[in-house]
Amino acid sequence: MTPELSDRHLLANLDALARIGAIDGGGCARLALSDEDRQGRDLVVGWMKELGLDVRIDAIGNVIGVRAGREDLPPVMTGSHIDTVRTGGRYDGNYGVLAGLEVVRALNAAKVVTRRPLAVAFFTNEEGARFQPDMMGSLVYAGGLGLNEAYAAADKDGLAVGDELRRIGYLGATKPGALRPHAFVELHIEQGPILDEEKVRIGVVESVQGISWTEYTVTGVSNHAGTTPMRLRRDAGYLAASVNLFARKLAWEMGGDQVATVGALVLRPNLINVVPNRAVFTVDLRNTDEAKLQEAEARVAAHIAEVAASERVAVESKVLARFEPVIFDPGLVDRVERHARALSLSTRRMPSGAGHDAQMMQRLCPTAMIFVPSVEGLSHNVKEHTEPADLVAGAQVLLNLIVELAEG
Ligand code: HGY
Ligand code: MN
Ligand code: MN
Repeated sequence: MTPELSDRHLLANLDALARIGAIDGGGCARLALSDEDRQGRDLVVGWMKELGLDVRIDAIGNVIGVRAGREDLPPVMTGSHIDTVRTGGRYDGNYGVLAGLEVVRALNAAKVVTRRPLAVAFFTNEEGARFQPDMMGSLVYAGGLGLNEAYAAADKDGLAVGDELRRIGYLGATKPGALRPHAFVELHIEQGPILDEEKVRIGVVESVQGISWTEYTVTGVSNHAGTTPMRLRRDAGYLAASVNLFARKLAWEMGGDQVATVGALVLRPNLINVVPNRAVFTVDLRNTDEAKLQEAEARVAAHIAEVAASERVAVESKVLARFEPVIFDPGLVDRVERHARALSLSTRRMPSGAGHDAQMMQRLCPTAMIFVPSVEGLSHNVKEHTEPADLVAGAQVLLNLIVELAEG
């Protein structure tokens, strides 16, 4: 009989972690490798040690707490991330890591030692809000990005990942990916509206949609807003705005899972009476279907070329992240569904709209995800919320699945 998992520590630890980088409205801002991220890391590492885990920090700052098994075999791993976006909620990523610690606490309390070792991880810079690409730590762990390329990634102020890792004391010694898991399971909030709208308790995640992040730098000519006739304008801000409108219209027209977001936009000189001569903006395109995602990318690029020609502005583009859709291990996905139903929890199969570390771990071992509902589908928003009963239910599914895998 697998042990019961208590909500006491899970809810308390979620609150304690959310107090680090706390922002108005109940959310938290702990951008990757910031001082707040370091404080959050230190707190979770302390909890890992209190639980008796052997804590290892790798060369990209991934932190893995290992619990010995009866046999020295590849571990069953769970985990997520504890970095957040600037308008972060308290559950995105944090929940999966802290639920992993509760799995350990329940097994410790029950004095259960599983056949396989267990590992609870948090990966560096999952969000990609400060440094791109997102899922950086798990991508390096899975061998998809070299350490030096990751170290060189810089934020808007020119601060580089390698230097920031060293500055916060998390440039570890172990080789990323040296600990190759037997299986990986990530517990996460859905961050979308489906489970909440359908009143379903557990999301059985079959896949993660493809992600395309591009940054565009547009160069026009600054000019007087009053004296410059429209026919003479070379307005960088106009191109940025037209791409936003085009991408949104395109997503509606393509329908299905297609989404498009112009999330970041900086105009220069950003003054009321000056035609902007520079615009730097990002386009985030996603789709569960790779061919459709490529179609969206091509149509946005064609639109940009057309407007750049007519507005006589120059455009440079930089790919910040590009990941194809990932399909999780069907056998492991079936197990998630079975364990949820064994607890009489309603389930529905679904893709993930958000990117996750699990999509990188699927490159190394059978991987699956468990979702719990996000109230009103809000996330990357301080109002992000999941009911305690759902938090505990998801963690119990995780515990039961992990114990089964660890005896396998
Ligand atoms: O952008 C994403 O999907 C994730 O939050 N990094
Ligand atoms: Mn996340
Ligand atoms: Mn996120």
